[in-house]
Amino acid sequence: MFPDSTTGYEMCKATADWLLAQGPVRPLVGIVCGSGLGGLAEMLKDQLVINYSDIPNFPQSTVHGHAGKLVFGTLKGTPCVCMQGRFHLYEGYNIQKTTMPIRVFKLMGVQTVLLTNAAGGLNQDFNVGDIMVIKDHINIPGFAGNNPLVGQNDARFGVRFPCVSDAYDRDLQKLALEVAEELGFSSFMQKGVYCALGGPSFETIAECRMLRSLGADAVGMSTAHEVIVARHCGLRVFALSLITNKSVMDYESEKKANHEEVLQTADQRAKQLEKLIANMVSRIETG
Ligand code: 6GU
Repeated sequence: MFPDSTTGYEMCKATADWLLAQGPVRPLVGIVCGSGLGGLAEMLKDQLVINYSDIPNFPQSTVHGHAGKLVFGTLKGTPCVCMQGRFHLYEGYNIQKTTMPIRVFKLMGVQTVLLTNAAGGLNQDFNVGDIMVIKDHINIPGFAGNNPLVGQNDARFGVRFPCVSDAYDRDLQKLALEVAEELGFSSFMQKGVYCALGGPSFETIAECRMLRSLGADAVGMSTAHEVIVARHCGLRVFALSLITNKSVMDYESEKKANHEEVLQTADQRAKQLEKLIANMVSRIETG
């Protein structure tokens, strides 16, 4: 387990080199599709699709709504790579392995990552179907030692103690809201704090109340670990949550969180979310 040979620099480099040898695209932007949001990858032109099961050293997707494919292609002329399916702590991978693809992105030449997720709305002003631009996170697994940077630090990726107070690029947050306004999406755009939990059980009512009182606007089971690893290796980060359900905050409520509702809402808003990401990509300065 120490140092972790399944996620170390040489292993990530071997995977990145193998992927680059499969096709001509040299991605500058990496996109991670959240639950039910894999349609993002379908927007890429001149696609090269590779199953995770064919990629050396890559973890496998085990969750319904996560296809388990890496898609290369161009989006409005910008070379991109898209993860159709991400890895979560609750799948049983160690936390370093769940974030290995982010390091592979970096070693393939990616400069900016755009992460999406499905999340529960803790902020009671949010509606189902809202898109929340993430301005900050609370990484609960990290409090208990489940930070993806635990273990020997490899300085080829980044420093031992990386700063994450500026993790979510402010210019990209601004760009997202500008693009959303141009598309007529302003009525369902929000900005807020994402709280990551380990899952896979959804939250109790007491936990939702606690998280809300701590300043979280949305809750999910992903993204924060990827953001930490991305910032560690110097990638620019943008992330958004699709609010697929409202968190249950009171004991009178009959509502129950479930994965089907998550996928259903994701499907309803997917086309607009895809448009937002595509238009952002076309305006992200790279190089
Ligand atoms: Cl309500 N909770 C968590 N942890 N993840 C979610 C969710 C809720 N809704 C979508 N993903």
